[in-house]
Amino acid sequence: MKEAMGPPLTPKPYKIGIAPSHITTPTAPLFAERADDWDEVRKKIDFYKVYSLQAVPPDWATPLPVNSFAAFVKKHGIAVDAEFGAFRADGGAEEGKTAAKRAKAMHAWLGHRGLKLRALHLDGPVRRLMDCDRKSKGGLSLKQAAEATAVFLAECRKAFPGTRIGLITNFPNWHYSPEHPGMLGTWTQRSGVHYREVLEAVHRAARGKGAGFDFVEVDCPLNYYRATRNRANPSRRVNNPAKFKALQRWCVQRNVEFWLVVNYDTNPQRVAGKAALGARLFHDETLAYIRRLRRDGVFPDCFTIQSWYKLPAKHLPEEGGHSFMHTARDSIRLIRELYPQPDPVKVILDTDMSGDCDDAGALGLLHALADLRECELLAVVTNRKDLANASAAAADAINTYYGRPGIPIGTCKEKPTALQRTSPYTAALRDGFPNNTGPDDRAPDALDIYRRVLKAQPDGSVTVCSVGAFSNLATLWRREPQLVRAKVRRLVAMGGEFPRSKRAETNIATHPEAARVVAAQWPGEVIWHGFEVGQVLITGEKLKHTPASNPVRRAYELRRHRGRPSIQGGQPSYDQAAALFAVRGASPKSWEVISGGRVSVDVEGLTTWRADPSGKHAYVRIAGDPKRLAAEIEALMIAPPKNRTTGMTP
Ligand SMILES: [Ca+2]
Repeated sequence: MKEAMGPPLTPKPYKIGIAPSHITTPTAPLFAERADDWDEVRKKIDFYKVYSLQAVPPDWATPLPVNSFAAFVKKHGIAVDAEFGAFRADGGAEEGKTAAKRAKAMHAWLGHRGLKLRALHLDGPVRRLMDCDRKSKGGLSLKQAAEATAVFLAECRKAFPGTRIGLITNFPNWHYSPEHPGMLGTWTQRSGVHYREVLEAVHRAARGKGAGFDFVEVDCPLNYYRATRNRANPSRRVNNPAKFKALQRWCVQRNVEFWLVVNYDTNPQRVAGKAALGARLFHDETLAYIRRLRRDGVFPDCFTIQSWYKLPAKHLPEEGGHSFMHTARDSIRLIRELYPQPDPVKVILDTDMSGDCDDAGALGLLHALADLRECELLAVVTNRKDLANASAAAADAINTYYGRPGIPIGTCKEKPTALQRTSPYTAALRDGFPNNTGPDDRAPDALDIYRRVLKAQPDGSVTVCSVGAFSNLATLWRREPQLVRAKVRRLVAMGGEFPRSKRAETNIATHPEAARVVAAQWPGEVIWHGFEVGQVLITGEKLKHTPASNPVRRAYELRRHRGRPSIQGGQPSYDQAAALFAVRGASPKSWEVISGGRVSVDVEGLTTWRADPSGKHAYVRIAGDPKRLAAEIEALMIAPPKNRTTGMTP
């Protein structure tokens, strides 16, 4: 099989998860509160993978204590993945449907406990598909079996909306001749079918049903990865790094992610019953695997640090020197060191958290992006005097819900500007959710917060996201021009309409003089998001699926849009669009950026775009389907907080 050619493999963002519950490992001790390796691990992982079987285990598997597990992951905002393997490709055409029903029944406990499945890792189909064809007469053909798998994928999409679904492939098993005969190699040997054919066949069949898979997860312990000779036939050379990269390219070309299990096969006979030796070997070799992958230029979209059958069990609870959680902790540290991620975008949100609830949505979205390590929220400043005097408290309630109660908050002390109203939701957020900022008129001044926060940051590093009036920014520019020049990388501003507005847009009209100053004098890059951008991005209805303790949900219940609560049908995402752009930038899938010009604001508050090669302004239009962009925004708005704070903060 020839290697697929494709774009070069380069560093990119990735996720890290753990699967400490491998079949026979007792897991209950993990869910007790303790300050040890587990404490560090749980803060750094993106997901915890369980085995579907563990909820209702057969006698050979260890049960997962679902209640304490659910309470724990909920409390710490850890997403749940599941590995599911109850699938038989030889079951004929109906097997796809039957297996999907089984999957649904086996994961019902998640839904019953208020949890959602982030990803379903399908073990089984690929292995069994390899057993189905070619040399065995009377079995299903690869095409028939792939068709059944595609039915299964389509049924699972219906049963688990929003859950990512992928196929596990157990390496080694690529060629007609087995490199490592044994558990899996024999199947290829018998059927003559190998992984690439299986993946391609399922990919085609699933696409035909509009139900492709999202990722391929390779499960290949280091022992097998580093082999250079075919075990059955040592005269044949083996090159697994090249195969990994070929599969990775195959994935890139089909817009499928490449996930990887990292571990080491501590087969009991290898360590002759010496459990401590096995655990140590597991630790050292798992770390060696990560180093090796980096050296070989393998860049997965996701690492799963997975235990290896029985041995880690002997070291639970977490007291041994090389327990699974100790290995996970060291592995995560090493991955972060060897695979550096792009630095998070440093953001200050300047918001009129008062009238519309999209400000609350934008703040929630920034927290979700902070949970993904894509941004760091440096401060929140409010810019339109909220007659309820609770704009800062509302922002604090949202920060606290997302586990960041310490983010500095400042308020605008300007005299009342135009369009003052009593907020429909800020007082409710102040009174109904933990926060400790106090009334707006006693909160720190926005200018002081800007000064303090900007001074502490490296030059040219801060993105200001302005989603309200320009009062604070005009003051900041007048009073601290050097600080603006030195520290602010770019300003992303929601306001106006482009290329030319017919009437004054709210954020301009609230304080036209301030908007004129910023448009005419701001020294650096300004990206304008006119109201026409967010207007067509309707989000917020799915906040219904978030807990009642979510203050953003409450804001959407209370703010009305078109004569009904915003949560009933959603409302435009003016501010979320700007916040998303501030962090993720000009992704061509989402944005067309018109640059090389300047925006001016006239005395009536009308905005006009003028081309000017020396101009540092730009405005944006949505590229592609607004529904796709709205879905991206809404998914972030409803993402569960990773480090959710419970109870009052001091
Ligand atoms: Ca706003």
